[in-house]
Amino acid sequence: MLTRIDHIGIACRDLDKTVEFYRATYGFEVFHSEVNEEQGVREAMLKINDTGDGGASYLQLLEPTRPDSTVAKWLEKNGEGVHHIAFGTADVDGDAEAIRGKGVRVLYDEPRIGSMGSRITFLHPKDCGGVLTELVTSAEPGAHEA
Ligand code: CMX
Ligand code: CO
Repeated sequence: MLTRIDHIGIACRDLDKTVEFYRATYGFEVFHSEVNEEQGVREAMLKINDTGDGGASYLQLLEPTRPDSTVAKWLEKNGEGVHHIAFGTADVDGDAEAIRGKGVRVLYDEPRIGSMGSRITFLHPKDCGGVLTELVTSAEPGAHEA
């Protein structure tokens, strides 16, 4: 069951500059940052709020690490902006299978590793009204040091 908005993914060309915009404008601080080579991104997670189910909601600021990455291709075509939304669930495997059964393309056979040791998969934007949609199961608390 999808229980929350885990994050909104925002593509940018300059992560440090974008982090500074969110800090100076809204007062949001970086909760965690990492490079995910598989996804081709350098990212910063800004925690917006904790949620009642033990999770949290974030902004995920994304800068491409290589020109052939999905985010680099997207920036080339669209410029900076909202790239995807992500719903949180305790069971990404089960929810992805259920959604696949409804005829929506799930991009990965098995969830891959996302921010902070989470497990993630994506739904094809063409099957979701033009919205690239990610499903996320957070790592167990304590499993990851921010
Ligand atoms: N939102 C909405 N539509 C999108 C999109 C996005 N983020 N990315 C691509 N599309 C659309 C394109 O506009 C294009 O539509 P048209 O055919 O009408 O022009 C179509 O999808 C195909 O796009 P493409 O540029 O040819 O790109 P690809 O098919 O090579 O890749 C996708 C699209 C969704 C398969 C790829 O972006 C992907 O695998 N995404 C999942 C992984 C990812 O985004 N990782 C980065 C974030 C990591 C994280 O969140 O942790
Ligand atoms: Co994401």
